[in-house]
Amino acid sequence: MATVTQPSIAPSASPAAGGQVSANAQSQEQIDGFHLLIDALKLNGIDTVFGLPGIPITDLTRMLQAEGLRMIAFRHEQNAGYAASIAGFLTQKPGICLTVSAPGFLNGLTALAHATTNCFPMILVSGSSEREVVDLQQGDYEEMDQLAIAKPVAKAAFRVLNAEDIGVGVARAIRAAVSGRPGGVYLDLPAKLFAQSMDAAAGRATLIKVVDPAPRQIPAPEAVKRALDLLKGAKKPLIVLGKGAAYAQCDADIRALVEKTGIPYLPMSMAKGLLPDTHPQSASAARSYVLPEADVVMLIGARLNWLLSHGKGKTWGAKSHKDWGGQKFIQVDISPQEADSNVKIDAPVVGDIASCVSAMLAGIGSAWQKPPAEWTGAIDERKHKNVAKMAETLAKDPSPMNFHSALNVVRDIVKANPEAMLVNEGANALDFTRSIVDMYKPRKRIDVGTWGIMGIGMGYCVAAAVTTGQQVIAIEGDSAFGFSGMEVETICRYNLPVCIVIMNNNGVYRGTDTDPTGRDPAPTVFVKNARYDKIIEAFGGVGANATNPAELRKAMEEAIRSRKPTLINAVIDEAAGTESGRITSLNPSVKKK
Ligand code: ADP
Ligand code: TZD
Ligand code: MG
Repeated sequence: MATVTQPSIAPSASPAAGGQVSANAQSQEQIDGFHLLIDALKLNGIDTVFGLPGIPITDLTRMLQAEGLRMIAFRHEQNAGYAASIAGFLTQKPGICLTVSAPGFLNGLTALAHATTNCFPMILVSGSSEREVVDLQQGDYEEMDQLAIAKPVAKAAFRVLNAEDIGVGVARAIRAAVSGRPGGVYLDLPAKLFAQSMDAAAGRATLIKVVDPAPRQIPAPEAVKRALDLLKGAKKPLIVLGKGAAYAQCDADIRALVEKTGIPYLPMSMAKGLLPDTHPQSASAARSYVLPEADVVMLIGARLNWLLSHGKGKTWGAKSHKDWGGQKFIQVDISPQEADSNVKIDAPVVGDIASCVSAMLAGIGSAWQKPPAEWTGAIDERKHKNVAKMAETLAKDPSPMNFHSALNVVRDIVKANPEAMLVNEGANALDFTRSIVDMYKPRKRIDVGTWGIMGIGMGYCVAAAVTTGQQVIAIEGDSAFGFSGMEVETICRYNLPVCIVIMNNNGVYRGTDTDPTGRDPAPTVFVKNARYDKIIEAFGGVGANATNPAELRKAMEEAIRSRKPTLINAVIDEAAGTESGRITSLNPSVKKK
């Protein structure tokens, strides 16, 4: 166990940028590792830390708070980690998750891997046991070689052994997290480091204010020209916007590019709202028509992974799932290695999206020909048909509620509150929300991401509320909610304006399965008619049970009016969902050979 010595009290003023204090400067004052770390974070504009205290970081959490940072303490590190990851996505600054050693570190690791997978900048900072003991495997308290374990799931991983290297360690972690393709970074801080002390002026002179942490990457003019030439020759062009485009925060230019070119676009889940979903050029309601029909597809911050059927197969109009549909692809991405990962990319445009989009805008000129009316007209026709069909379904009022009748309410509430953040997880609860609830502003929809991960819900709610100050609405499957449900206490403790709606269909996908032997509940079902709303009442929040759309509407409106932590148990027909929601075809028993 580490002995935590009484830290010296460092003044809260941050050191001047660029090491203006001479490294040789001497003063009476001492500074310890705790405060060097805090000062290094502050110096780099980090104002919030998500984490969970314990040896060796309990004092650090207290000092962070005392020094004016926001220390948001969770009930489980995974949720703190998911919060940090999405804070990174929303702010372009690395989200910080702080955990204890071995078990706390491992709890945070799923979120670190999630951040790397989703290209979110995040730094997992974990205390660790003494190197000498860990490396000889002598059985220290919470012994584990954390650095080695983090490496495969992190974009980069560093360990700091000496207080005078904290500045470099933090600077490297920040650069690694936010530069190029963003990702999750691990920073290992052995317990001993925190108590090390050194001359304060000399210590502060070691800190680094990172200059230009995410440098612009300007695309090559010939790459931009190649892409524009391809687009110009297209008869049925399509733009796909991914969450990289949302992350890039160049919303006005993206909108201008879409509007000036006149090309129909499809937003990926977290790119919804980059342009309002009601935009006339949105092809969302005709997705299954435009993907196979398009001849040139420009991907902006979206990978051709499973979410886009790897750019081939029937989704793209090919005969079999292994075949290429014949489309030509332009891919705008910061990672030069992304192109050709699944199918041939004819025109890679490598650079940061803001620079790429602005270069393309400059290149399209005034003589740009909008796509042929046959193409846009055919899309509009499908769109209107599908929208009318959906409107009919949404207007129905079955009892018990189904996903559609409940989400029709959510759709209205989000329309009336376009600044609200929408958190979404589940299977049917996810898929139906994505397709029914329109988004109107960029970066308002945050969800399960690239892995389709359950458990991001309450961590995302906390981070969304803390980093944006906006009302948060979470649409949660009852199973999905269970992964992070205890953080309802955190939401109440920090009194965050979060309205959680549980789409309670008694289970995973639906609540109708039974054990063929009659012995146990089926693996996919939960306690019938559970009242999730009671959970929040235990912590002083507002609970409500909604058995029809009117009750749901009233409860949501009240939650938004009051900004009180609220949990609504929306009773959904247990037979309404489908297996795996929209991705039934990925189940091994159904998957095509
Ligand atoms: P989606 O799931 O929405 O389709 P993905 O996560 O698959 O999106 O793709 C995001 C892509 O965006 C990644 O390939 C990543 O390299 C890229 N990206 C992230 N940030 C930027 C940026 N600032 N500039 C350019 N590309 C970026
Ligand atoms: N574990 C994790 C971490 N992520 C997962 N995606 C799963 C398990 C598997 N899974 C899904 O892909 S969706 C889902 C699970 C368990 C839950 C679906 O049930 P729900 O939603 O109640 O959240 P619906 O509305 O009933 O479909
Ligand atoms: Mg469910």
